[in-house]
Amino acid sequence: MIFPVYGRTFLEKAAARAPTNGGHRMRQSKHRALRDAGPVRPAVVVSRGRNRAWAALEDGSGLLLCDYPSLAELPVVGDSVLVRADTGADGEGMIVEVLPRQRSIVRVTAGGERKVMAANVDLLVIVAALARPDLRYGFVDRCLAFAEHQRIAPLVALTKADLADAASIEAAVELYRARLGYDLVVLSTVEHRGIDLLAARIAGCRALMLGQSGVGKSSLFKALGADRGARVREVNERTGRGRQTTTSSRLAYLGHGFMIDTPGVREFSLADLEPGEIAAAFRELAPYLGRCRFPDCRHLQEPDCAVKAAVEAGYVAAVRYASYRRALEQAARSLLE
Ligand SMILES: Nc1nc2c(ncn2[C@@H]2O[C@H](COP(=O)(O)OP(=O)(O)OP(=O)(O)O)[C@@H](O)[C@H]2O)c(=O)[nH]1
Ligand SMILES: [Mg+2]
Ligand SMILES: [Zn+2]
Repeated sequence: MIFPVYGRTFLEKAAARAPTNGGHRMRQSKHRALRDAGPVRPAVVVSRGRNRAWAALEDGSGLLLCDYPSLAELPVVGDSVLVRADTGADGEGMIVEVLPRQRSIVRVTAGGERKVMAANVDLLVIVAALARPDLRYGFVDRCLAFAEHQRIAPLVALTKADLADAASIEAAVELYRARLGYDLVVLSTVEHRGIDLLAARIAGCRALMLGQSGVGKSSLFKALGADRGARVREVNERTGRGRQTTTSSRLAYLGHGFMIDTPGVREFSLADLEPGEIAAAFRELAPYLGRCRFPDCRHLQEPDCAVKAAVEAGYVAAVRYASYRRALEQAARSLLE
C-alpha cells in the first residue's frame, strides 16, 4: 500500500477552496477531541510533509498520518513522539508531544540557512559516488569534519564501484581507511558489492545517509531492503526529468536500528564552526595544532605554520589540506551572506 506524504486529500483541498472555514472548524474540533481522548502511544516520526507527519507506532502496529497543531517546534524524522490515534481508526492521529532529542543533525546550507535534518541519529553514513558524479573529496571531508565535531560515528560509503577504475578506488580507500582510519565500505548496487558489509556495519544503529543528489542513496536504501517495509512513499518521486529524486526524508526500521534516506544535499557547510573547531575536526591535524608561531594561526598564509610544514613534508595529505582550506573559506562566506 502506498500512502501519499505531501499530497493533500481531495477533501482537504475542497475545504481549503470553500468560502467558509467549515473545514478548518471541523479540524479544530477533531484536534480538541483527540487531545482529550484515549491513551497516548509512543511512536517514531518516519516522514514529514509541510503540515503533517507519518509516525510509526513503536509496538509495530502500524503507521499514523498525524497533525501536530499544538507543537511549538516541528517534529523531524527520527523524533520519538507521543501520539493519540484517531478513534475512527482511519490511520490518522495527532502528535501531542516530541520527546527530548538525544541529538539533532543540523545542516547549514551554503547560504547560511539552518535545517534540522533528523533527530536521534548515531551513525552518519556519508555517501559519495566513485564515478558519475566523480568523487568529491571536499564534500566527504566536510561531512567527516561535521561528524567529528558532533561526535557522531561516520561511515564513508563509496558507491558505483562498477563505474570506477581500480586505481581511483584504491586511492580513496588508501586515504580514508588506511591513512585516516575511518570506517569505509566500497559499494555497487549493480554488482551487489559491499551491501552485506554495509548491512552488518549499520545493524543496530540509527543511521542517516548524507550525500549529494544522484550518488545512490535511495539505491542503497532499496538494496538493504529498507524500502520493503517502508510503506511511506512520496507522491512525486519521479521528477519531470525522468529521474527518481528523493524529495523528503524517510525512515525505515532495520532490525533494532533504523536507516534514514534523505534528499540529496547540494552543499554542506561548516558555518556553525569557528576556524579552530574546523581545524580540530580534521583528525590528522591534531599533532600539529598549537605548534604554529601564532596561537590563532589559521594555517593559511601565516609564517612558521606547523600544519603547512606537515603538508609539505607529506605527513598530511594535500587533498585533505585543500579540503580544510575550502571548508574555512566556505564557512566564512556563508556567514557573510
Ligand atoms: N552503475 C551504478 N549506478 C548506480 C549505482 N547506485 C545507483 N546508481 C544509479 O544512480 C542514479 C541515482 O541513484 P539514486 O539512488 O536515485 O541516488 P540518490 O542519492 O538517492 O539521489 P537523490 O534522491 O537525488 O539524492 C540512478 O540512476 C541509479 O540507478 C551503482 O552502484 N552503480
Ligand atoms: Mg534518493
Ligand atoms: Zn598554522
